[in-house]
Amino acid sequence: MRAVALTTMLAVPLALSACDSGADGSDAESPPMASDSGMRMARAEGTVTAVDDAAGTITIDHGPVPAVDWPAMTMAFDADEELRRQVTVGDEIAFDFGMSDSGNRITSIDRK
Ligand SMILES: [Cu+2]
Repeated sequence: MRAVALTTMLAVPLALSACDSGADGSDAESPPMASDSGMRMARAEGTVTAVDDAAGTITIDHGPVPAVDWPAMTMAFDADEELRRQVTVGDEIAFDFGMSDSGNRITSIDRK
């Protein structure tokens, strides 16, 4: 009973921080993939729920990303103007993104 409660308390914040804060607390992990710049790359699928030109982000309700231990969730990704113009709310997409200290940035988008 006690062990189960502890596991639950530990697992939730770890999963959230892994996804929302980029590289925070990830110094002990070995990245599944790394580009020349050291940025961790991953691919995910999801539905666009917002495109924010002022913030420079695309918000995506994305599925689980096993490569980086992310659960399914809705979150904003940095995306440059060229990428933001490719999508609109409701689009189902597959996308590649890089994770770094400065955030999670989409590098390419494929419409499904
Ligand atoms: Cu996420």
